[in-house]
Amino acid sequence: MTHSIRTQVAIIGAGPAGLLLGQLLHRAGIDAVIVERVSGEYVLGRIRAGVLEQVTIDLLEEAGVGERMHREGLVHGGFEMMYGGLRHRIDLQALTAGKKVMVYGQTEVTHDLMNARRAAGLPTYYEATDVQVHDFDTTHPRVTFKQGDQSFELACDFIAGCDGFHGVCRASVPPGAIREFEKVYPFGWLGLLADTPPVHDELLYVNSPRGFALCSQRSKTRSRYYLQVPLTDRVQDWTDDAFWQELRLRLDDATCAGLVTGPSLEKSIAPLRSFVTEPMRFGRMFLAGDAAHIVPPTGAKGLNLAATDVKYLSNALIEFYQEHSEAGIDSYSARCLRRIWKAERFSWWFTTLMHRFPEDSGITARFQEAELDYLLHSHAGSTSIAENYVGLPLDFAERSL
Ligand code: FAS
Ligand code: PHB
Repeated sequence: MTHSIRTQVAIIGAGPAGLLLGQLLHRAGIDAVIVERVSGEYVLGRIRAGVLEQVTIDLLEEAGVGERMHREGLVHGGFEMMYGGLRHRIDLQALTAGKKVMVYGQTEVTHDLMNARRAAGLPTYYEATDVQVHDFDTTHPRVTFKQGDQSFELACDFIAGCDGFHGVCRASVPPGAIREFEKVYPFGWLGLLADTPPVHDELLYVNSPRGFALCSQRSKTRSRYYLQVPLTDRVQDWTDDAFWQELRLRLDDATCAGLVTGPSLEKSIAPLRSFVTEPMRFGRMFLAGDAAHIVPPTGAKGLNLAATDVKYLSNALIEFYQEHSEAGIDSYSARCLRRIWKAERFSWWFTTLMHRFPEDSGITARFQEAELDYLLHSHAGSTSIAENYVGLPLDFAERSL
């Protein structure tokens, strides 16, 4: 027996993009059902992003989930960059007329959104299998899926593909209707989470002869560190002691003196890639977040780009239902991509500047040192880093659209 259900918007994926979209639509009185492949616990167990741009903070407030974020999140007015063993601070507030970022883990954002959805009694089908999207080139798209031994058919007006890089939605678009751009980097990030006090009160990005390192945090008692590692490395080959030893070798003595080590709560290796899908709309199906694009995490853009896709998409769907206008829907893809490509460019540039490339004959390192020396001693150069890091305004260069 197949259960036939109906909603206005079918959201595939209960990551931050899907959950945020569901929350914004709910607050506008629009029905949405979320279909998620794994359990909620599994989604929460993935340790990912750590830095929120102001645009994302504003959106989470609009979604009604800003209270704990403001209570527990850490507002940062700057971050540091290290090369040649010397640290330089990028004063975000001074360089961007007061803008800041917030350190508040993606896990917490997801937790807050899940709690809000549950409190509102909104439908989310976790551990769904055989999820398929149908007829999105018509005005009657459908989603079919199974949950346990039950089969479901979800009729809807729109499908939001918030199902990440490995999801089913982008994969369901006919090859001739989609163009994909990709660059894979010759290294990955080995991340470690530990209940130790952060080595510094702000984030520290390091370009060392042994490779990139990042000293980040989740709270004043929980740290997040990353090391650039070869793509051939496996996480099981890295003991905690080996991780801490290698991190020390990439830091200067003064920073090492403040490093508190401890047992890892989580360790994982993430590959780095730049990836963009064009367009992001296919009839009545829209891609948002990692389903449409991936950035190397160096610029802390992944989660923030997902949030701004969702802002454009929720505005377009609300406009459709409340004003019977398709203007927002028709401009969704172009508006998102204009912002996405600028964040892709910054993430690629920052990754290229701060990582050591295996084929580097030595001249690339000299170019990096020269560029860093210029940027960090130039107001224009530091301003460019700062305004991209805090996130370009939503309407940046949109006026010509
Ligand atoms: P997500 O991938 O978070 O969520 C997609 C959801 O769809 C998942 O829950 C998945 O289970 C579900 N799904 C997939 N296929 C499905 C199907 N067929 N049916 C139903 N559901 C399906 N960004 C940063 O800014 N900083 C970082 O340090 C950082 N580190 C990262 C590390 C890793 C390993 C990864 C993969 C990403 C990282 N990112 C980072 C990027 C990350 O934060 C993403 O930008 C963010 O999760 C995007 O959110 P979503 O678009 O919701 O995609
Ligand atoms: C993190 O804390 O996970 C983090 C912070 C900044 C980045 C990437 C990851 O650029």
